[in-house]
Amino acid sequence: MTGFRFTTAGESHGPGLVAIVEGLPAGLELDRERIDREMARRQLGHGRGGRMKIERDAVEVRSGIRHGRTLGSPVALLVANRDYANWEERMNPWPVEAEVTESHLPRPGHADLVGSLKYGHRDVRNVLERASARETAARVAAGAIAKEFLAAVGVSVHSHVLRIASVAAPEAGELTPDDFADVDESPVRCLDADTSARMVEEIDRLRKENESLGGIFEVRAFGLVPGLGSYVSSEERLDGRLAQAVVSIQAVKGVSVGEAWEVAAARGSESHDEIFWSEERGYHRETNRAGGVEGGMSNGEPLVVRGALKPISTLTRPLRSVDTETKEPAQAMRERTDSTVVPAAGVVAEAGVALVLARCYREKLGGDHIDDVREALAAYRERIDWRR
Ligand code: EPS
Repeated sequence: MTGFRFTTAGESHGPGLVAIVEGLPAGLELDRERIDREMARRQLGHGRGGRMKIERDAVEVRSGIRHGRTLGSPVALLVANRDYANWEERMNPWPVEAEVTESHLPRPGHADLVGSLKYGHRDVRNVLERASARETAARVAAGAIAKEFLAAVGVSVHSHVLRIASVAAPEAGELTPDDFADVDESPVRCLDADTSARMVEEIDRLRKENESLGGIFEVRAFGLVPGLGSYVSSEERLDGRLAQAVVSIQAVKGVSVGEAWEVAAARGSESHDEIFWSEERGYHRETNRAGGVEGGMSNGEPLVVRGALKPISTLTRPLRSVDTETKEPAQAMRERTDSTVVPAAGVVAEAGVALVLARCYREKLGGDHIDDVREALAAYRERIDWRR
């Protein structure tokens, strides 16, 4: 077996996006509706732009699944770009008769300028099409498969929005999977109704001023066994892997595991989670400041990971830039865009976290068939006397 891994391909206005997921066990039952729902969830959120009215993202399975169960072979997924119909000349993989206008006006904050320099492109569209957050549709498709695998080992992954621009939600405290049941009903995917309403107002207010908005989302994963990831090498550290998965989401600039910034300002005796044992619960903690990770390993408490997004760098009132052909001052190019994507980014981060956790479970438990995985999990839980 190759290790669990995934890759994506595809341009924002090209024919479509592709995700390939390798290293799943055979015999895993997949729920088609749940997978489609993940794709729809990524399209949600007040503050999305016109593109989301065009797309109805859905996963077409091209390989690796038969009659609703994995075969153990690579799973190939296709997400078509409906908008390609409007871009067929501009984004055709092959030469076209029509004259296609180039853009030489890189947007500050985007990959446009450095990408053009690095890859030798004159037309910044050759960069922005792949750098676009449209790629996250493929990541969510791969993540939806990872979530199906995690469900089989008793793990669920959820997210909610904590902040949009200046509007922050009150501290949520301890949460259970049930607390997330209706989070997608909020137009900003925030658990607090009053904050949701204020976030919507803030988006509308700043959108009218031609501004974009950043914010903070939080991902929580429940049902993890202790011992995913490892302290023995930097590459295997669970927190390091999670940070990569979250900070690699377009526009994410910061990531934290547990109470990172808070404990940096607190004293040692108030920064850790003391260890308890009881006949009924076995090992457990009364607090979860570590966010479920100690020494680069899951400790069995819920995983808590946050991501901070900068405001989207495509602005409806463009910033100053330079024409890369003439080197004259110019305004950055205008592209159709969203005002904020914090609610959607939470869904993408769920996928990223799910992919990391799936890989950790595959490394830890091995197995060619899902029943092998379940048996190995039961044996591990028994060995470490894990009662939850
Ligand atoms: C999209 C994310 C954003 C959207 C994009 C669809 O990508 P970007 O990082 O390029 O701003 O703006 O839609 C368009 C490019 C468009 O044509 O409107 C997504 O998440 O699907």
